[in-house]
Amino acid sequence: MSGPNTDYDPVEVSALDPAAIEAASEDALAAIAAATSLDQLKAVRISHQGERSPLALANREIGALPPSAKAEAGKRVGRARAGVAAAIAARQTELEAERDERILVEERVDVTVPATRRTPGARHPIELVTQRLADAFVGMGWEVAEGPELEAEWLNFDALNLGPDHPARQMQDTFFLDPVDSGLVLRTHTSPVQVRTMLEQEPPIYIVAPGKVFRTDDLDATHTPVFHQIECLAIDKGLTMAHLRGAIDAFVRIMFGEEIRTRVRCSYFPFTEPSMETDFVCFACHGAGAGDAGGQCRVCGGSGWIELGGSGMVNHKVLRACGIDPDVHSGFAFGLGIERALMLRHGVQGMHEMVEGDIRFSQQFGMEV
Ligand code: FA5
Repeated sequence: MSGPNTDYDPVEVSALDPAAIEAASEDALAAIAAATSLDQLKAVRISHQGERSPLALANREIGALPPSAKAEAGKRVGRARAGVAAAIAARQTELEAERDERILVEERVDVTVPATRRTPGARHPIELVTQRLADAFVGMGWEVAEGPELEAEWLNFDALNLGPDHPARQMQDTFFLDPVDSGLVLRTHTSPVQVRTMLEQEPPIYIVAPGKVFRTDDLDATHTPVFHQIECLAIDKGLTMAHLRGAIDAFVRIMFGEEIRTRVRCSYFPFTEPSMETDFVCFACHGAGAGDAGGQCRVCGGSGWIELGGSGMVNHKVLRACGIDPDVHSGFAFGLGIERALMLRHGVQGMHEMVEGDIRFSQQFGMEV
């Protein structure tokens, strides 16, 4: 192509020669047809339709022609440019359709494939009840204490006045660790946390110790070999049974409301003297003691009551073993089964539901119980 032909020299406007226009048009149409992607078509558009393309340059030269030649040259160039523009638009439409079809295949989503989304979990009600119990005591100014699940036999038994030959040692069926003389057991109750705390802290002591405990019990409606207890211990000057009864009453009210029927009865624990047991009315027979098909209630064994926990004034021997002078300080303790508390609070019909790990069981309780 030449530059602007201001003196109308016909030699200089050779680019407007019909054959040259035709050749430029054919080149462009061939390149458009050969473009197999939108990117390639974009490059073709720049070289055959852009400002520096042969047809654009030819168009610019029309102004340099003598007036008599302008109209015909204008028509010729205009037709060629319109043909190229139409071919580009048509190819663009084709290539876009091809692209859309390809994307539909490549990014196909099978909405019938089963979802892999996981349903959200739920905290186990044992955990929720434990926290609520501990919170109730923390609210009254007590502290939370912890101890290990693998416990020294001495702390689990001896320090609690359960010597090696004490008959009460058999009351709690124990998982011993190999070798037998290792002196270690899976703790049978949370009471060793009492001893650990008294050995570490000076009175006054007000602690609550929730945790997992283990016994060689068979799984039935009211027993499981792995269960949870919450232990409460208060050591101070002048504590009496009245304080113990008041603490249990407060605990039961916070936990179960005013309606619940409980009773206390005399009992025996080597580490408390005197000792008592708190029972709640059986949720299955409502205290009648009778089963559905006549005979004894299978849940409470016919007594009409289910044991919630033990309690008592801390035995002087235990205080002394922990370096506390019983002439100066006295104390009370109680230990409750959390699974039993859950049964009482929510009418859970037996231990099986609590240990099976079915998420639907936990979900019923939501985030607060
Ligand atoms: C004790 O474990 C004493 N340490 C409690 C105690 C603490 C007494 C402080 C005095 C002072 P007991 O063996 O009774 O006591 O167990 C306490 C509670 O644990 C029972 O009342 C019951 O609610 C629960 N429990 C006992 N065995 C099981 C079991 N196998 N499954 C579920 N809960 C159980």
